[in-house]
Amino acid sequence: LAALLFLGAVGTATPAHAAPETSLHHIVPAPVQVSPRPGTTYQLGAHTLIHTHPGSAAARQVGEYLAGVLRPSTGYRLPVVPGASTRGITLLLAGADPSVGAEGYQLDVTRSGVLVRARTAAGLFAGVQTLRQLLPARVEAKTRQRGPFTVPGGRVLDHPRYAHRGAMLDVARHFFSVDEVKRYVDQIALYKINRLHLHLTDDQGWRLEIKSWPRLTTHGGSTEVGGGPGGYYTQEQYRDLVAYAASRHITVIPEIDLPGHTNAALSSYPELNCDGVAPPLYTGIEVGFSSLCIDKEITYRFVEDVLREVAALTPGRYVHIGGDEAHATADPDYDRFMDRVLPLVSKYGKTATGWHEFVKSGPPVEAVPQFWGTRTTAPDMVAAAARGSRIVLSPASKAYLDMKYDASTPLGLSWAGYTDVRDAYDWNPGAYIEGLPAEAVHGVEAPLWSETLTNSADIEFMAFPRLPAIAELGWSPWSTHDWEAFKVRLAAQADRWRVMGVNFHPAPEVPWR
Ligand code: TNX
Repeated sequence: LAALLFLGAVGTATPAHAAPETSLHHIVPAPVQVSPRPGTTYQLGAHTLIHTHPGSAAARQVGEYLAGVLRPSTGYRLPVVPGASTRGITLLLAGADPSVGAEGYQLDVTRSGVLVRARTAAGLFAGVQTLRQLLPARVEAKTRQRGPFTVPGGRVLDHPRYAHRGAMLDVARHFFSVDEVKRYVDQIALYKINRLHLHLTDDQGWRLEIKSWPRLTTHGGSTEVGGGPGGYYTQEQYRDLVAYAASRHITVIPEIDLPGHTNAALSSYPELNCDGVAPPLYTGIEVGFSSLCIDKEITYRFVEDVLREVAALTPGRYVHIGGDEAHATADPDYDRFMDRVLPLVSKYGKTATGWHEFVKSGPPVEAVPQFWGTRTTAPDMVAAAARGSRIVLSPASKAYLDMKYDASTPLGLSWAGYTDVRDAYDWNPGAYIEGLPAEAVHGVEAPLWSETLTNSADIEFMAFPRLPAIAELGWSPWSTHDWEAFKVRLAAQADRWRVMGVNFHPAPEVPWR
């Protein structure tokens, strides 16, 4: 093992190997530090082993994940074995530069092997995503491909700028199946996203089974925007989805949107309405017309039952309680509601996160506001930060993946303007909101609302290539920020998307090759 720590010194020129098809300069998100070893390449072979840190089940799982990506396309057996070797691929929980922290990694590619070192399995997983991008795009194929499978030699030292690098998917306006969500999970994992925020409830549908209030899904989940059949996740399906995301080192943040955006719940249970009358299900795209009944005790029994069940299904720290666009709830009512609901989140062991409006009710400092405004002035965010809160940035005009790219985009909305790839990329989360200290930024998140989206092809068209842009803002140091370089790296990613069948938007400002 000690010898491995000096592996960096071993690289030799290898004219016998085929030239690599990828470049260390095309990794997205851009790593902290990249040192190519020109002329050196590593080539995957039929007898390559994947060695993983002895005694670590988590490292072994990362090894199995990597083997799972590479076996169908290479046709190699790629056994995952405990140990470490200067030959083949090694995933080690030791010897990494301390600067890699909890989620970073160090990657060394020499003629004889690939060594990924990290302090955690999450770090190894991030290193494996970089390794994927260094292999030819056709390794992503589900069928046998021609070799050689060559990796350019060099060293990468890498760690994230922010702890929270999120993607949000709205499964309420249009329902997406477990398989559709898993597909998105796999796509965002490639860009080192570590949080999947699921917008599980809205006026048009309630998508998570709640055992104590079954009509939320049997009735409230039975339609969607446009009147389609909708759908919902059973608790078992949801647990499976959460576990699948966890296997990609992605933590699910479930959102139950309260007290507005609740027509599906109000339609399911007449007793939740102030007048005791259930409204019809809603299949339009207006917002801000529904509210739970703030003065009824049953409202709080309902919310507590829901939060208890959701918390029990949630291994992650955060539960998102919405709080946005509560135009049908008067301000004092909103405060009274939040004053009762926020403590319920902690009662069941979770930390609240919510759309930025919820700061007006004075949430506890550990609660995380998610800023979705369109302006760079936000005194309420600055005040929250002064009280000690950390903020997730999802400015609608930059990070909303459901905004049209331009006037000709067939899908999406445009209330926050058009957002081309450069708009999505060219802003600094650390200096975006006037007067907000850089340290108050917990991370960035790219929401994808689904009023106009009905399937994976639609999701992909809006998310690619803008999701990788937001992912880079969340991961890469600001010193690497450069639109001219980014657009070239982004263009190189498209080879992979074509093989993976990702229906990306070929935005004109990117030099696709
Ligand atoms: C605003 S952003 C909303 C959503 C819509 C979205 C469409 C936010 C917290 N609320 O209800 O789906 O705009 O872009």
